[in-house]
Amino acid sequence: MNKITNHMPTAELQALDAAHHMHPFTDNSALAKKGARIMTAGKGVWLTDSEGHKIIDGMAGLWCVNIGYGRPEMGEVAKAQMDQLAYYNTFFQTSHVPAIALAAKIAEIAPEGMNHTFFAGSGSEANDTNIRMVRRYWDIKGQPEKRIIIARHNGYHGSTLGGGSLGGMSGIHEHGGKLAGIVHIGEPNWWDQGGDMTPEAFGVMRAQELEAMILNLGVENVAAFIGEPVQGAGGVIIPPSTYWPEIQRIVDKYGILLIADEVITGFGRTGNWFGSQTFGIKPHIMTIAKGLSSGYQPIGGSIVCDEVAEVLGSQGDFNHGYTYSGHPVAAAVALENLRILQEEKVIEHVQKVANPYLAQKFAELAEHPLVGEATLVGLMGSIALTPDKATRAKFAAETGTVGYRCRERCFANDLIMRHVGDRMIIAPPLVIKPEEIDVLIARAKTSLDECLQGLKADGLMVARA
Ligand code: PXG
Repeated sequence: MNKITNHMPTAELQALDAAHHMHPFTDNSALAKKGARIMTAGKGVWLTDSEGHKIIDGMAGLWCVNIGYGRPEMGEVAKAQMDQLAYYNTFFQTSHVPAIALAAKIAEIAPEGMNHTFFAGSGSEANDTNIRMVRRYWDIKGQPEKRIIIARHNGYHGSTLGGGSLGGMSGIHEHGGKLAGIVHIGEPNWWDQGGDMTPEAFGVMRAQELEAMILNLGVENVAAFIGEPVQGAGGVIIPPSTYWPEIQRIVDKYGILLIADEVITGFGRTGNWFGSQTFGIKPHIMTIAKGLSSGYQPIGGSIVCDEVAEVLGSQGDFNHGYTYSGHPVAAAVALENLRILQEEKVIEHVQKVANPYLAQKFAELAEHPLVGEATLVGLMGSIALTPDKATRAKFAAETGTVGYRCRERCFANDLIMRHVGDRMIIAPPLVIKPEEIDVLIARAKTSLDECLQGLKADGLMVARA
C-alpha cells in the first residue's frame, strides 16, 4: 500500500489549501473557488494527482526535474547525509564534505576557468548574490561608481527584490518595487517583435541596444550585463544566431562583466552542460539552480570565473551569505544528481535521441492550423499560436486569452504544457523516451485541435488589426 495515495478526499485537501496556503504567482481567491490540482506522486516523466490521473509532465516540474521523478538513490543519499551531518554552515572558516565535493564537481563540468561556486538556496538568491558580487568586484578594483546592471525586458531572474528587479517583467516590478541601478534593453524575440527584418538582422539590432545603453549610461557606471542564454519564463525565446556573438563582442569591448543566468539552461537542458556552451557565450558568472539538484532539494549558486573570485577574495570578507549556503543535504543530493546525469549519459541522450526525435515531431506540429512556429533547442521548446501563420499575426483577443484556453485543454488531456501569453512551452525531464514523446505530442495535438474548435465556435480565430 502506497501511503502517499492514502489521503483525504480531494475536496477536503482543496478546502484546507484554500484556507491556509498562499500560492506563488496565483490569484488565490480565484483558485479557492476552483480548487488546486493536487499532485501526489511522480515517476520518470509521469505525475499522479489526487484523483488518480496519470499526467505527462511536459515542464519537468518548473523546468527542474532533469533526471525525472522518483529516483530512489536521491532519497538514500539524503538520508545518509542527514544521519551523518544534517546541517552545518560554511561561514566562519568552516566547511563540510558535501559542499567541498559539489563545488569541486561543478568546477570539473563548468566551462574552462570557472572554478569557484558560491552557494545559495535558489536561483533568486543566487542572482541577489550576483548583484552584490559584481558591485563588490568593482569596489575592490577601485571603480565603485560602476554599479549599474543592464538586463532585458521579459527576462526572468527570480522574484526576490534583487531577482525581480533584474527581471524585465513589469507585473513583478509593480508589486513591491524595483531596485535602483538596474536598467533594461529589448529582448531578442524575433517572432513577436522582428517585423519585416530577418531574424539575423533583428538579433544584431537587439544586441546593439546593449552598446547604446552602455554609451548612454557611461561605461564608467556600468558593472555588468545579465541574460538567460534562452529566456525561459519569458516564453522560450531562442535568440537569433547573431545575437549572442554580438553581445559578447560588446561586453568584451567595454570590459563589463557578463552574467549568464543558467538556472533553466544549465545541466543539460539545451543539449550541453550549460546554455553558454550551446550559444558560445563566455560569462564571468553563471547563475545555477533547478537542474543542479533536479529539484530534489532546493539549492542554487553562482559559478564564478577565476579572475572575479580572486578579486573578491583579495580584500577581507565579502559580507554576504545564507544560513543554507552549501547545505550538506542539498549538496549531497545535487552531487548524486550530477553523478546520474554524467554516468547515465543523460546529456548525450538529449543530443542524440530526445532532441532529434522531438524536433521531428515539432516540425509536424508546425503544420497545425493554429501553430505559427514550433522551435526547440535541446529539450526546451515553444509553440507560437497565431490566427495567421503567414503574417505572424497576433490574436485580436487580449494576449494570453488563447494561450490560457490551450493550456486548459492540455490540463484536461493530462498533459502539462504551460502558456506564456499565446506561446505554449515545454521542457520535459531530460530522460524522456521517444515513446513518451509520442504520448506528449499526441496529447498536445488533441489539445490544439480542441482549442482551435473552441476558438472557431467563439469567434476568436481573428487577427489583431
Ligand atoms: N533565473 C531564471 C532564469 C529562472 O528561470 C530564477 C532565476 C529564479 O529561481 P528560483 O529558484 O528562485 O525560483 C528562475 C526561476 C515559470 C517559472 O513560470 C520560472 C521560474 C520560476 C518560477 C516559475 O516559468 N524560474
